[in-house]
Amino acid sequence: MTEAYDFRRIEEKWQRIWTDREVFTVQEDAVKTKYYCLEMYPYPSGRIHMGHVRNYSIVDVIARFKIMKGYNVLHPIGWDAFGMPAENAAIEQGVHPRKWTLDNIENMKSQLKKLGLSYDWTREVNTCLPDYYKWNQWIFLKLYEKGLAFRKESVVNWCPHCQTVLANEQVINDLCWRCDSSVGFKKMEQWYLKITDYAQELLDGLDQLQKWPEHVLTMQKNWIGRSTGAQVTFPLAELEGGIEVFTTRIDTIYGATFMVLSPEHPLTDRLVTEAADREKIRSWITKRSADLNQRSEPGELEKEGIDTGKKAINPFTQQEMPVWVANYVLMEYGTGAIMAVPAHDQRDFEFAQKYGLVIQEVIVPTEETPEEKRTGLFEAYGTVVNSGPFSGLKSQEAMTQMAAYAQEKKFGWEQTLYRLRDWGISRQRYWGTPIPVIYCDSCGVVAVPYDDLPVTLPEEVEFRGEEGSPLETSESFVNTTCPQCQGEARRETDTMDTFFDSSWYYFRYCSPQAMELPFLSEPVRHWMPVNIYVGGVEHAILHLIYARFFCKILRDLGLTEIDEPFPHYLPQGMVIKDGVKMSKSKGNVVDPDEMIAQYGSDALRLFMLFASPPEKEFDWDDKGIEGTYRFLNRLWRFFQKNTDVFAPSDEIPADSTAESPAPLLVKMHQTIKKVTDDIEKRYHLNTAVSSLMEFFNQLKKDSEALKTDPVGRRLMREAMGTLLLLLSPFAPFLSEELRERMGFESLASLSAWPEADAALAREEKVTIVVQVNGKIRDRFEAPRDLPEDQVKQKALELKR
Ligand code: ANZ
Ligand code: ZN
Repeated sequence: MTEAYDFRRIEEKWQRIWTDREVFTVQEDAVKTKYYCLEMYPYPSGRIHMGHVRNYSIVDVIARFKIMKGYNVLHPIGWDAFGMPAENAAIEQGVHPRKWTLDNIENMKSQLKKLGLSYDWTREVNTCLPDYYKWNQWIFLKLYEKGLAFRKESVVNWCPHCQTVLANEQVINDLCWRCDSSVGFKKMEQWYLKITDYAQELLDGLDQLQKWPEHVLTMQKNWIGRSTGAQVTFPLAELEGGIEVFTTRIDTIYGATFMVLSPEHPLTDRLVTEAADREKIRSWITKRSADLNQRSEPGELEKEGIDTGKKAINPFTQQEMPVWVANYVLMEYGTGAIMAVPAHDQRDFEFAQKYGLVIQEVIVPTEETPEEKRTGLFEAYGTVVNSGPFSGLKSQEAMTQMAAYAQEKKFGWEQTLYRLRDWGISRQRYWGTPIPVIYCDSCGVVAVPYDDLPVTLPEEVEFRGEEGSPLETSESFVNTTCPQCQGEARRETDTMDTFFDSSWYYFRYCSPQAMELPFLSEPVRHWMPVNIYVGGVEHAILHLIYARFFCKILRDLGLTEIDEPFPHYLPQGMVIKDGVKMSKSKGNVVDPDEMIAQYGSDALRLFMLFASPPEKEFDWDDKGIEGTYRFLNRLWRFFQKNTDVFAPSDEIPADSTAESPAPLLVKMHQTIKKVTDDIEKRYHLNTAVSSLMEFFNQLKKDSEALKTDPVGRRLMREAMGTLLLLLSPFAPFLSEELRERMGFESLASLSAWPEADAALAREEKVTIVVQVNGKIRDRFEAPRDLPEDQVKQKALELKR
């Protein structure tokens, strides 16, 4: 009777052994080369989903492979544990966010353990615990000292019924997600981080990131949004002062026929006096629901404007131009005012048409202007016309000369702008890091002294889902004494955006128990930067910009020497099912636990790795996991059938120097080479799995013949041992089990990765099929790297 493939028992057994023997606990090892592989840490929502399984299986293969290759591997995990869902659970189910979160973590941890992921659990980081968020506060205070954390008044979404600030995600079709009342706006003081100080460095740093996908670099670049142009002042006619504008096209300034102020522009208030007009402007301001922390443009907004009746003077032509206020000019960009050139800017053109304003052409195409740019409004560079002494110049030259002229006459200068906005970190929530600041009537804003950190979250708060931040309901938290004058004072009740936490957790992993500092420089010097970072492309902008920003801040605080934390970023593709993203809202979720119960973790991992390369979408298909499950079963049964061959023995390995090596031996070395290259060079884990399957098929096929003599049996044994090592990063449980049954004493997970014999691996032949008019005529064998002309010649030499 053969033993069945009892994956449940096998997987439990090895999980226990890895844990008991602390197999994946790691220390800095100065002798080995370090390798830090990282996945984006999960939000503890309660259960892991297939997206996690995929992400973590990919990184796990890389980690296990590197361990076997002899690297000093850091492969940590933690929890992005603060955030809204915990607070919603508190409101809806009456469970404390802390309990909800910690319970979820326990649950998910056991799920991750079941998957056999090679984490060093001693380095687990949990951002909702004071030993972590204390360091958020510490970093915040350092930034505050440097002027990089500051308060600014800004407009927030405000639900008048709930009396609370809402995040953008909580405003659904202009209604409050909780009570369905219409959401308004409110000006509030909020805390910001001055990421704009690092805009240029964040942009320049992208050049170093050669191992990032091009599209992610582009997304970051656009987000930073550098624009070069000029700032020009247009004096007001008959009034004090002038209007400053930012333009990227000073070459069009002779075609500027009117000026536009944004509704929030300070001059707007001064120039517009009619009550009805002011009312209208106020309504535009209110309608601007765009998030002001993050940049967004009023997309397909219907352009509306008001003529102030006032005039400004074009400093180049000395002509008077009307000054308008319109909803398509943003206060948050440039100077909040523009010179409008309707002949060469689409937005200005639409506006001029609607209100019958003058359109004056000043740029014409040159000979080089491509055809597609000549149709419609001419927005491209060209030759400047109707522009006084500048007429006849090409746009680029005109821009240089005009900027120089403006500079000389002192009404303008060259200017560089960034779209990147300062990062608003205030959240009116409970479940986040308290911002360590105290407000005192006599001393003003007072930083909490470092010795008083952490400012811990109070336990006793009420979660009613109304009346502002729950923190405000805790008197013991809010009421405090001023560290400076000892008088009565109030604590800041805003907590930090959770992106703050995730901006530096990868440093913390290097010295997770550090007591004196957020992290220690020695281990950080050893481990950082991260060698490969894998995670969803939905984080390609915010998280990855904030983390890069933090790395630079921490460097400037003297805590690290590196400039870029993630020189290699690999975004894994989405998991989809039936053509759409697998998600709760789509109702097409496949639960990893169920799959593990039915097929085992090895089969699930193998399927996730096998079905597509990491960066591509993964299309879930029940048949797929059945396929990898069947493969593991075949391997198991084959092993059972040949236990006598694979049983522990003292035999010496097959002789790979024999004159004509056995095909299986050749295949083995080719497979070693292929799998190694696939993991190491290309991250094509899917093709690595298929070559393992091929190798197994050949082993099985050749076994009948090989079994009959001792040399063949030795070869079979060697092949099986090697196959199991190569399989170990992908399906670690079964590999351990079968290696143990073969009598190997060391764990597969800690064994040395097999080395390919270059000579044997090279001997690769391929079968070339020769067709004539679609009919197969013949086939022949040729070395894989034979040049095309020689292949052709060989084919033509064939009789058929
Ligand atoms: C005159 C002009 C003529 C412009 C022309 C463009 C084309 P980027 O490239 O994104 O930096 N602009 C400046 N500030 C603005 C604001 N606060 N709200 C809306 N639009 C604003 O865009 C710079 C251009 O966008 C500027 O150059 C300005 O219009 C407009 F043929 O000036 B331009
Ligand atoms: Zn005080």
